[in-house]
Amino acid sequence: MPALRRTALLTSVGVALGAAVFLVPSASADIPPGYYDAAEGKTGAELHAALHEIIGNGTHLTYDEVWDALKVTDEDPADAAGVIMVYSGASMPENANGGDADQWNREHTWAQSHGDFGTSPGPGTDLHHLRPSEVGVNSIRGNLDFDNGGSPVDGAPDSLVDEDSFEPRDTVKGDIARGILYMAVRYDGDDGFADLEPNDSVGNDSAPFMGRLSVLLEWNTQDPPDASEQARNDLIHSQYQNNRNPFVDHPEWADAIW
Ligand SMILES: [Ca+2]
Ligand SMILES: [Ca+2]
Repeated sequence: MPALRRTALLTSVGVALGAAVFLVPSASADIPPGYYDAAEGKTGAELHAALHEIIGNGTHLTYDEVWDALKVTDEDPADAAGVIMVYSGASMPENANGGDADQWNREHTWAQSHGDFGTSPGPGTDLHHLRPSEVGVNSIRGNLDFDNGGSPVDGAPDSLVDEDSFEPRDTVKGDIARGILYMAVRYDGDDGFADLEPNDSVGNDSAPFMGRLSVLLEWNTQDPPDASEQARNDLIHSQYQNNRNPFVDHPEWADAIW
């Protein structure tokens, strides 16, 4: 299991160089032995169904609890009192959270209108797809689908936007794609929320779909999981939700399903 070996190696390197270097959480769970046993060897709809069973029993936070969680999961590695904005990469003070123009808020990378799940405990509070974003940048992204192309975003010039889609900066493209694919497997319509699924369209508006699937799969390959994304997954699993994003642990499962 390469993900296990990689995390173990980075942890030992981090310890050798001083624990603060990589900020590996001391309670890092890694992948519990046997966690993915029921998924091994499966592909397509069978793999989707097996992963849904494995990750479907997680804990849901309240929308208020998401504030404090994001201050930990998206902490600035250079400043423990800062958080990293997903689309700009900027660091903002963690306590500057709120709804004003100079604050950051809780960006649903799977836009909450796509399936109309709101902010009650469930998909609207699921940390695997929630990220900090400047209020203005969050507003520009709105509920657009993801795709390549557009003009630099005001306040996040490494991300692009046009009339029907949004392209995040390169270093988070894979992270966002894997978060979207997690949502599709986690939410299958058996818990009172819509069955979320990716499709190859833009302009999905309020349908429970998110595009563009072919581009998300490209981003998953172009920007593979790194140590910080793995640590974020460990943290959400061990400290907040008791479930993992399987596509961070096994990015190859995205192409195996879709
Ligand atoms: Ca990345
Ligand atoms: Ca689904």
